[in-house]
Amino acid sequence: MSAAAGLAWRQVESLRERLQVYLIMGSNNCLKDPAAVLEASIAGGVTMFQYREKGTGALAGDERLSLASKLRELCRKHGVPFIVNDDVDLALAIDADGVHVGQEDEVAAEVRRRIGEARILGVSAYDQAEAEAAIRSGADYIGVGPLFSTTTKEDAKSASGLAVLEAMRDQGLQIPIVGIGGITPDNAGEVVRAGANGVSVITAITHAADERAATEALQLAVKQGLAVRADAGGNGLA
Ligand code: TZP
Ligand code: MG
Repeated sequence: MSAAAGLAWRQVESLRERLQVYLIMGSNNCLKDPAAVLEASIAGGVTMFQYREKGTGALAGDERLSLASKLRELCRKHGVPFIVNDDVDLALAIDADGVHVGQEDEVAAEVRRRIGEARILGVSAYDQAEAEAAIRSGADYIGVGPLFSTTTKEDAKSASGLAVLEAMRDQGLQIPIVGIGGITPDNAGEVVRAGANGVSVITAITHAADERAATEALQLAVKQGLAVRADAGGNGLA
């Protein structure tokens, strides 16, 4: 029952852990079978998954519903929270664990109303003002970025760098944060040290020769970054 699981996952501590290595993808991000990519990444320790079928070559209609259902079942089988990007109807149809919306998508407060209190709501935020608005709308976590340059999102804003994360934490934001945009095993540690609870990636896993190894490398970098931050006093965070 995802409603009960969703309630547990919405607890802040549990969500912080779930955000550590967050894979986002749709069929058009994958060089091979999406289900195989997801399974390999789950074997490598992916902690959360977002189905984001967007951009050139994205599936529509029955094909989209069928792939979403298949990936949803894989996540259910392995106990990985399954989030749908920007489509509340699809999320409700396949009993997803949550929805993620960007600033150009359906208004976050309305999404919260439609998905209820048992599902996770994630909202993209580029700066402090957007982060505060997301919190007021009922977001459980925010996705901050693009932190580094990325070619994956066709309409992405310019890279903000890590200072935005530091500023959000310095200004007292306690909400779980996941960084996004151009993140790899080489820079994931810095993202966490700057104040994120984890990293969300598309290409670093979907275009890796070995998706499982790439996920393990991200997991290691995040854990090391979290350990450094804890030693430094936690940067105001639990
Ligand atoms: N939102 C901001 S950047 C981005 C999204 C969906 C794309 C991230 O993809 P990648 O390949 O991890 O840079
Ligand atoms: Mg969007």
